[in-house]
Amino acid sequence: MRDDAPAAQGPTPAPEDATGGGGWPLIDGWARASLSPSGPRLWQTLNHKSACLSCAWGTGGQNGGFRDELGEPLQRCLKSVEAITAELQPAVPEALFSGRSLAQLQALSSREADRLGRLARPLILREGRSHYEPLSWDHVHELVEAAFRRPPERVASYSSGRSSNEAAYLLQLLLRALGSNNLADCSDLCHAPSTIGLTRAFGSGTSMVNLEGLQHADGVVLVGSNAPANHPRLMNELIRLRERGGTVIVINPVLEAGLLKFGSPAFPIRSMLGGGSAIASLFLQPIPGSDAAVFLGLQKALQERGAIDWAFVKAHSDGWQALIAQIETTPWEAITACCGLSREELEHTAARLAACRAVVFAWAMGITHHANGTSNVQAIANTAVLSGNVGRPGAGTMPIRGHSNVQGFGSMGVTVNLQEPMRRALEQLLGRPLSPVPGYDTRALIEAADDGRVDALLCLGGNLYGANPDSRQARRALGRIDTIAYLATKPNTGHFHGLAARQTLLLPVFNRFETPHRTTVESGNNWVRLNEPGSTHLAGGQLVSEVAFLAELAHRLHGSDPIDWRRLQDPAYVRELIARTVPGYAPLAEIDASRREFEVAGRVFHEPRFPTASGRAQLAVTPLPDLTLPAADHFGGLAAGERGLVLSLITARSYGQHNTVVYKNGDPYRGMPHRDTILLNPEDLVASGLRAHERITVQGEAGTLTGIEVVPGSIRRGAALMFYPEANVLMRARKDPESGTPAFKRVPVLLRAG
Ligand SMILES: Nc1nc2c(c(=O)[nH]1)N[C@H]1C(S)=C(S)[C@@H](COP(=O)(O)OP(=O)(O)OC[C@H]3O[C@@H](n4cnc5c(=O)[nH]c(N)nc54)[C@H](O)[C@@H]3O)O[C@H]1N2
Ligand SMILES: Nc1nc2c(c(=O)[nH]1)N[C@H]1C(S)=C(S)[C@@H](COP(=O)(O)OP(=O)(O)OC[C@H]3O[C@@H](n4cnc5c(=O)[nH]c(N)nc54)[C@H](O)[C@@H]3O)O[C@H]1N2
Ligand code: SF4
Ligand SMILES: [Mo]
Repeated sequence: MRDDAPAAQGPTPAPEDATGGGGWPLIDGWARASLSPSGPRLWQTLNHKSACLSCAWGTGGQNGGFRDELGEPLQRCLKSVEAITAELQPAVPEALFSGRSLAQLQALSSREADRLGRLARPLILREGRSHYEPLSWDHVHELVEAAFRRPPERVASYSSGRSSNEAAYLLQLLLRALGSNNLADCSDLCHAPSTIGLTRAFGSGTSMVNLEGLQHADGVVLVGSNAPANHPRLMNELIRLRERGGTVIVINPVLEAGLLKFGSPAFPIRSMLGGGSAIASLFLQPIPGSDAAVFLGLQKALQERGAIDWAFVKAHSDGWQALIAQIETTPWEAITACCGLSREELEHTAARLAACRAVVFAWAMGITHHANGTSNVQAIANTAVLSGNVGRPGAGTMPIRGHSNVQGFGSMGVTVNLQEPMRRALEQLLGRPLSPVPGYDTRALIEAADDGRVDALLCLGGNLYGANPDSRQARRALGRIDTIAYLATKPNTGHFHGLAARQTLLLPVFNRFETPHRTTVESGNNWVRLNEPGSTHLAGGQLVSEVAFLAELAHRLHGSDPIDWRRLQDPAYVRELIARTVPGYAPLAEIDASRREFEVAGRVFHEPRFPTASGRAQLAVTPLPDLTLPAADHFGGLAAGERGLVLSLITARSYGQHNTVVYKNGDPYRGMPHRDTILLNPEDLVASGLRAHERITVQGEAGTLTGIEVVPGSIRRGAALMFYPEANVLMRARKDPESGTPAFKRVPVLLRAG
């Protein structure tokens, strides 16, 4: 444990970054981006009234590119610049696809694929051909329509949360009207455990805290999140909280540099001269996958020190009796053995927690990417309720969402777990019951495709191939689908490896700031933003808006039954339907006239009354996970005298990537100079005989990577960290049975020298 870590340093700080995350490199990054050839267009885009493309913290929209929902200035980060700059690339040269064979395209890294440029005209790869070829939009529409005229359970979609609410709504309406619920979404690989766990606990699956609430907190527990890289503007809130005397408790097996100290451009003087602001008051480094045990330990410590808010718990929750029984009957030894933290550490943390007036519990993938991800979320919810930190200003549970509109996709009904009120509203709109056949989530889609049960797949963004575990299986499964249509802004590895059996279509779309009509998105804190129409720099390109494409396909498949699908070319009409059928979205009907952005109703709880059957929070027992690792024999064993060991591998993002899209190869904050690296605890090196910077083999249950450089760093013993998506070849898809989300943060691997 680190307590009020004094100017602590990251694993192997790079020369330009000796003081934690952010700081001078960020300011330098802004300067470089501004001076590049696309600089003027970049600034024009930053000032455009549209939401940031990158993460779901959300910035921009009607308040202008640099403001948050409270109108506060200077709220864009370098990640936003990174995302925009990639979108401002020139078009992929026309001759590229006729000149490069599939085999050559498949040899590209993620970064190289992205650097090809923007997709500007429709392409098709036909069975048996070696090259992608151009085709007309008329042809595209005919082929996709024909492909989707199949039995409803044999067609599906996958989506990634960068598109608009309007496109998301159309996508699900189109599929549900066909009779299919196969609406796989990237959230299945991401925050599905949060949605499910929070819905169980509070009847609502999103953050119950808004930005204003966060600014009233005096404690934040930040679990399994590398916010300095992935939600940089959240760091400003943590800095401010520390300044007003608040406490930040970080729980993470990796001592992330930017969580100890962070230099934010919002506080420029301090970040350049003072080396950044302190973030973590307390830093706990548990065993990966043990957070349910960490939170049970905190609950036990709260109970033992008489810090449970009994009046609150009894008045506002159900199920506390069984939870208290679990807390009392689980011995300390079981908890500490599971999580690897001492009783004293947990007691000390509980005391700090109890001393706070209002605590926000925030988390990301370190919590959800586990075989017990939903249980992890429920353990956090239990702790929040027992300590009286829900349903009042400044307190509550706050999942930190991923893609900039991933939460909007869920609200729009792009989910296999459609909530009852929306189901009823859609049935009324369509004038018939929705299919009762359960839909495929992302993993179920891959498995069904692998079994030959899927004929047509529409991908609204994303990289289904690259995002899934077990890359070999993903490739094989997609290869058994007859037709795949990828709607995308830029090429990615999925377009070259995730190929369908008969035809793969690659269809160029406008991004958010180019779309020629208004669209909306929803942030992770339930704020609905309005994006004004824009234009593209891709003169002569044949890009379409996602809404236009989906409305055309729907019209071709459904005619005007039972709604006038062609009218849905008009996004204002789509918004009208959304306002009628999506709970909390009524103000969307007026937004074209009012331009007023809004908070989705019924999500942020200022009172401890929840939309559950009883109106009370639902506490539940969260079992301690079994974290036993297989023996080396499981992977074929180590020969006598061979150096190596079995570890649990975290697969995570570097500081220079957005999901499967790699922008920069190195990660100076963790001291990992390139992608083929593995972060290990120095004591594990001593115990296994492996040496710093030697190249080793990493063997997982599904595949092997060779030539991986060992980097010693501040990671919990017994754990290792590698970058996704490259590491996805290693793992089988062990998943959380409640949510179907893969255990990306606890992958058993054998490391061996050579
Ligand atoms: N720049 C940038 N921004 C992004 C993204 C991006 O790729 N790049 N991706 C977006 C998306 S879709 C998402 S979902 C988010 C992802 O945001 P994060 O969840 O912050 O991303 P990860 O890199 O997966 O890292 C998760 C963190 O969890 C920690 N961790 C791993 N295992 C455990 C564990 O068992 N317990 C605990 N307590 N911690 C653990 C890791 O050490 C790491 O610090 O970011 C979004 N924003
Ligand atoms: N091992 C491992 N695997 C993981 C994770 C992990 O931590 N470890 N994280 C998981 C998580 S949290 C997630 S969310 C998934 C991410 O999975 P996805 O969302 O499927 O993948 P992305 O890499 O974000 O998709 C990027 C592509 O989206 C397209 N795109 C960008 N903007 C737009 C747009 O406006 N419209 C359209 N139509 N297309 C657009 C571009 O072609 C770009 O190449 O990966 C998951 N996989
Ligand atoms: S914190 Fe997220 S939403 Fe805000 S500017 Fe940065 S990437 Fe964009
Ligand atoms: Mo995500």
